[in-house]
Amino acid sequence: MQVKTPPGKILDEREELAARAGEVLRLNDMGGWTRAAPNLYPHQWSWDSAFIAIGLAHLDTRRAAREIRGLFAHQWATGKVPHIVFNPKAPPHAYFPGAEHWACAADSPDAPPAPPYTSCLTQPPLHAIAVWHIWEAAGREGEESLSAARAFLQDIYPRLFAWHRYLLTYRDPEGSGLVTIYHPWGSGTDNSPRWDDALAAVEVGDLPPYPRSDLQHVGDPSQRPTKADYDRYLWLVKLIKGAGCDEKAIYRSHPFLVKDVLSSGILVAANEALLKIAEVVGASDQDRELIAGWAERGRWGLETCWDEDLKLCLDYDLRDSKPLRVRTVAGFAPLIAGQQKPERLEALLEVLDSPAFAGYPELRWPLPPSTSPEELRFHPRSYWRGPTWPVVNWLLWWSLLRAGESERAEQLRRAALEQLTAGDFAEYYEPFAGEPIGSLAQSWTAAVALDWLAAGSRPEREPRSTKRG
Ligand code: 9WN
Repeated sequence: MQVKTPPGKILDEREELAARAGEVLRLNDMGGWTRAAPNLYPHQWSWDSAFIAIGLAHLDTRRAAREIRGLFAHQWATGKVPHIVFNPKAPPHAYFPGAEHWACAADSPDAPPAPPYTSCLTQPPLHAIAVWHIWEAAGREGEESLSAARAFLQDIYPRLFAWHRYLLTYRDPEGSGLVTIYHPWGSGTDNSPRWDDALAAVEVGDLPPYPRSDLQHVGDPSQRPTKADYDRYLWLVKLIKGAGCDEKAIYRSHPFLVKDVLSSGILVAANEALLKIAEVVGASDQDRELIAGWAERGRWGLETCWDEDLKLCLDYDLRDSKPLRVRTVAGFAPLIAGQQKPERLEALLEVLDSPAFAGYPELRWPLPPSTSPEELRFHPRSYWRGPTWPVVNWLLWWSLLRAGESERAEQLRRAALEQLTAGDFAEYYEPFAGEPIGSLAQSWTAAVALDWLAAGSRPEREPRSTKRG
């Protein structure tokens, strides 16, 4: 990969970082698909794969396409893309709850053939965005790659369409434009305080003892969700299994039913990407109108979740009929969705820069912690309750570029790369000392590093910043 930065030492560092990031993706390559991390996560995770494909697109666009094809090969008949596809060759007990725990999902009439087994949850729908990145990278490579990528887009388009239709129907019977999740794992931000109030209402029944395999792979237990969180996660899985993984039954009786603004914001941006893919593959006008309508409905849905005091979007608890009021990075969902009214964008940027997030004075780098340090429930080392996540930084960077905020995006990119300089490619970082925590050699962290490094070597792709004020 070509890396063009100012001459001297920095150039070497960046080149070396790119090489090390590529090495992490090779290490985790399981022969056509990529495990999320070497020890803690030996399976294929849904939104990890999308980020991974964005990184792989800088190394080999065909391999990047294979990552997405591999995941979508396990799509359910309803269009659902499962949050985990279990690796039959993973060491036994490497991850809990593993394939045997989810094997019931294979009994659903909608499940794909097993093994490999899948979970029956979902994760944020970043996939169409990744596919569009692969298409753009193929365009930079030349005619041969482009024609392979065109064939890939033809194959994957109907699957992406079915995936989005699933989210807009099964996961939004209310027609609100917002995605419903049944489990915190479905949000990708598992133990975020976003879910505390909705989870507190879940009464855990009899649970057999279970192993915390995850704690074997991190430096100290405070970096992972607590036992109380895990009990609730497993209880919810038990209820989902009890409902035969049937969407309608879950919707009727499940105690945890929440509108997730982060997934919804990503879905709007993914629908914009799907619209561009529809153009390339020559999809019908009817399809295109539907997709454009989905994007519009999503933007409208986010608008209904806007909190004028916090100047952020809030998730909504369908069981308790109330917004879940806490400041986390998910609140920037309208920025990720894109195409916001100028005053909305202005407000979001102000909060992003403020001491509530990236402007908090003691941060090692001006990067937004997953939960605002001004929140009582903030914890700098506990998973999604405070640490900075490189993949979230990537989402915000990419969204700033699309919003025409190129100077701000560039500052974020530089800070984010500095955070990764040591080359551990950690899952997340303690925000004050900058210590890498969670899993190391995490695939999606290496992938976003590759995309940031490549962005630094290209002429500017997006319009220059229109200075505010
Ligand atoms: C549960 C793999 C996944 C990410 C999620 C992250 C974490 C799993 C876990 O790891 O979730 O799905 O066991 O904690 O929260 O976003 O996709 O990297």
